Amino acid sequence: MKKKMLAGAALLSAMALAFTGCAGNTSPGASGEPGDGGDVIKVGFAQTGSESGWRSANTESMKEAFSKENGFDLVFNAADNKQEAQIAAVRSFINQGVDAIVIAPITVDGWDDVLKEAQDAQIPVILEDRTVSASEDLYASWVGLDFEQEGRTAGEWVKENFDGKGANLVILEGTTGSSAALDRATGFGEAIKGTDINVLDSQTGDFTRDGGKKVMEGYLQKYGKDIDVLFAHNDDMGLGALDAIKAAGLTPGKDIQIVTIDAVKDGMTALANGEFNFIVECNPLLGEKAAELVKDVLAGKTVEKKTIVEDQSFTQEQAKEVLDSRPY
Ligand code: GYE
Repeated sequence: MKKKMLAGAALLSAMALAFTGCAGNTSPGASGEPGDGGDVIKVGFAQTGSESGWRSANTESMKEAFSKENGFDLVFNAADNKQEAQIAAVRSFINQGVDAIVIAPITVDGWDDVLKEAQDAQIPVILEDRTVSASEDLYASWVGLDFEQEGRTAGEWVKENFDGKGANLVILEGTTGSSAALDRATGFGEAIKGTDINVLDSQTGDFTRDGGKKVMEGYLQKYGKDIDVLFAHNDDMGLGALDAIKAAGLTPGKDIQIVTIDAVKDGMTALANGEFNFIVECNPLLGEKAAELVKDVLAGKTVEKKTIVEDQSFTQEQAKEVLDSRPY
């Protein structure tokens, strides 16, 4: 089992071996039986849940990269956007004696204890997608996106199109306390600072279509036709808001202009159709890099602490051009 190779700290290696021995009896692929691949890497992946199109594409990318063919035995858990459930999943991976743990952390805070537990058990942790506030020493590496830059790009578009017009803006925020929502809000806020754009309201829609629809219904009841522009932290909330806007007798993309983040298929379709006005991409295809990091860390190689994947952005015209060739 890989953990034997991993046990870097000589002092702890005896403990680690005892622990590994225990776990080895129950974990498939680690029993050493012929045919089960003694070299198979057992990875526990704690996914946030299945809140959005981005998340589905990310899960697919991870499952593809951590496949049997690639030498992995993947234990997958989706936490339904609940931090306690996600932490419990990580604890269960530790108890199962997996070789490595990958986490897409729902919230930025609250990870210190369980990351310390993984470290004590000598199980390396790779983060993907969102970041945590815990010390960098508690995880091996992170691969994700520059959420602050995504927010800034969205804000710059709003500034370019609405500054000087006294425009009214509403915001649909992502999951409260997630690095994706926090950093996008920071970048966006910075970009529109000093403009005459008036932020009427900003509430969470939890990155879901339902959430986006409900919050937008509330905004429309409260502010009605005063709303000129909507910034949604992801496509799905923007897509939910489309229903609310149409039900209120308004035309999305015209009466209310919409800027979102992600650029998943449904979002790009809405952009190409003229219902959205601008999308900042957030690339969900992080599986290959995450799998490479796991293999390198287990092989004792030095890896980058941070890997940032680049994003683009799309206007309606650009969306029409690329729609058919988008992989997700
Ligand atoms: O933008 C959203 C998803 O953390 C980047 O989470 C991710 C975000 C993504 O639910 O659609």
